[in-house]
Amino acid sequence: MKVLFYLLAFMLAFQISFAQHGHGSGAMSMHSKDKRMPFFTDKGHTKIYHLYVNDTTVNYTGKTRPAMAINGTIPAPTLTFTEGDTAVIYVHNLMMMETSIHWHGLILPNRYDGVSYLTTTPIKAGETHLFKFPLVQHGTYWYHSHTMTQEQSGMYGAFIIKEKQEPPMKSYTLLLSDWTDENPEQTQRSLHNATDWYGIRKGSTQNYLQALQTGHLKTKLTNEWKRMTAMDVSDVYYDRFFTNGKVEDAAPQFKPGEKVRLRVINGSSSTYFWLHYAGGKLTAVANDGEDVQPVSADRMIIAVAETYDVVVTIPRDGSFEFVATAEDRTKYTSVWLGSGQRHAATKLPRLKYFEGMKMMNDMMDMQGNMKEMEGMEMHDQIMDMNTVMYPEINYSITTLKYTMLKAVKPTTLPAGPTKLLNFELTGNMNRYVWSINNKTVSESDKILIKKGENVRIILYNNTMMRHPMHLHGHYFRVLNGQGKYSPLKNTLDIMPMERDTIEFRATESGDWLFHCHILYHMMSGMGRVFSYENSPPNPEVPDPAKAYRMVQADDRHFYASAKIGIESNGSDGTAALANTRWKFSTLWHLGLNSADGYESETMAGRYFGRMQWLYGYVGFDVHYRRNHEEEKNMFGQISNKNNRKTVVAGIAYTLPMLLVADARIDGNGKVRLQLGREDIPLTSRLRLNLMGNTDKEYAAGLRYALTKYISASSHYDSDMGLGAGLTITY
Ligand SMILES: [Cu+2]
Repeated sequence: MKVLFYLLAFMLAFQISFAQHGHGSGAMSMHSKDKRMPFFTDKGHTKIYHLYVNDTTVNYTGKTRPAMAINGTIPAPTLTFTEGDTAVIYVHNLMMMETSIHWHGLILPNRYDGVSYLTTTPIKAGETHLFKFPLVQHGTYWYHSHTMTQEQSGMYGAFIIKEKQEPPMKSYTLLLSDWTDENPEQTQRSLHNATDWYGIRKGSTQNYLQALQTGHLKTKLTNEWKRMTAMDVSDVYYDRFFTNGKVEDAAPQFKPGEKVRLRVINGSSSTYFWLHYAGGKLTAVANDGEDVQPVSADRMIIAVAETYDVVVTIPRDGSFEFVATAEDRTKYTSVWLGSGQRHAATKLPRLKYFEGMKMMNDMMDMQGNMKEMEGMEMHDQIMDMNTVMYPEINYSITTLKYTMLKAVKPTTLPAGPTKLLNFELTGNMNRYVWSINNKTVSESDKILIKKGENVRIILYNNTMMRHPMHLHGHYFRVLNGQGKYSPLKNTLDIMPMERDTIEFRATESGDWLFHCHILYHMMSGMGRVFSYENSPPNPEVPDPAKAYRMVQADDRHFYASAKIGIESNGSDGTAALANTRWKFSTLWHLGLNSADGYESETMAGRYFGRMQWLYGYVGFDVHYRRNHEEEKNMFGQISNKNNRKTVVAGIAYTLPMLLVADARIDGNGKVRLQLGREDIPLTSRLRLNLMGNTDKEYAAGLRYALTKYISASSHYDSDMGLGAGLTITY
């Protein structure tokens, strides 16, 4: 019987994991019999491309993993045009699931923007979709899937539009990206369940042992007192970072003395990169496809989804390393420019997390708000608070900032009525909720705008993370202090505590998405839709209300989680389904000896407030113990407090030190108060759990993470005694 139970528990856990892995794995065959159209046909000013999207497998780390490729390659092939051309692009979906392609940074008719349901019909399995639009700009752009997490699986490529009179300088495209061997749908689920596995892989758990050893115990305690878990500059652990699909790319064709225009595209799903070059300074000449007045720096950061055109010089004989270091500094990717003897760039040292933590402690109040500092100007990357974490801080290096970017010609908007919007970027890391004004896309209506008005947005970042905010189909001016030469962009990096102002002229029609371009933040609902009043109907969207519900479904998704202890004295566990505000969960204690009985609680509840420290729930509780002595009351009835079935209602509140206080009342009017703390990080992999309540139940346990899903564990509790075994964390 017991064996059967454990077997069932295991099967359930793996069944769930298997179901989530199945992103159309049945479609892995290569469709080799398809008659394929040629990739590229040049018909004068009309350029025709055929793109075939298919499942594939890759092996970047020694393990074969599923991925998605376009025309068999990751990244997807580069599409090249000249300003004034008409782009004709057929996207053939050979997968078993729907897909989409968004042309990032392009000014085009609404129906070709490629946001599934919102602007463009999703490309169903086996279907072909035609995109046809004139190219009214030049510069460095890219394209990617706008469906689920397909971008992370490999669906991104460069989109280059040359000038009609292209300057003679040689150019080279660097498409940067991040890769995880994990199924990205699993990555997304894990983030919602506050896994610290990525922190373990990155060496950024900021555990108590480390705090003690390095003299940062007070910092760690203050941090937890303010209810913060370990801090990091990025959420996901990546196995590889790539330049054009390679950890190390090479461009030996460049000669000593030559200047090269590097077209750098950050096609990552959630990684910012630091850029620097062994051959000297970087001179930015364009950003997000728009030309800027040349400006030089020793290094620069490129946000997710941004593009920068950077001119570098091959200083002399040899091959010079151009490095892109992931912002979390776990790894880097590079390209070697020129041929001959290699000149490596200095590598960026690891981040000093406790210094960052100390800074965050000062910046954050007890309510989880970032304090605005009196007299401290924080906008447009003028001041990088993360500098405290950079060991290289003492070198005299100049870093490119948005305040240094200047448009090549005036960008002042024509006079007109101005619509002013205030967007506070909000979220909490514990439950991975990301929103604007504490509302996700599904919790908000479209924002109506009128053709001919100016839209001005004041953004304030009240979170601990940077967000690359991207506007579809428009360029906004960044009011960065450059007056009429304020630069035009489509993606704005906004650092914690910054207040940035952007504005754009409403010149289009239809619906356009504005969202954080960190894939997992976008999928959590960090965005808004701008909708032009009185737009002509979009033939791709016959029922806009129904279509908007499909867009909103993304952030209503429920994610499964479980923690199942299988120890020598029985099984303890929880399993839950949760989304942005709601959680359904069940909890059980099951003794190994049938004499020990069992207990289970099943609850449904909602989280309240921006930081979601308050959780209210209702449910029922079943408690059974067989060999407990029975006693008769004065009426001769059997009363056994340990045999109960009752409804319960309660609230749980996260206190300083991340202690959860839980007060509940059951159907018999009995009140229980409980205090607990899960997953205190003692060392990188060792976690301590503590719990006690007014029913005189108490428990203490240790868990050592062996893999993402399996830990060795031991615990003592007042019901079941001492046990040791394994804990499955899903
Ligand atoms: Cu974000």
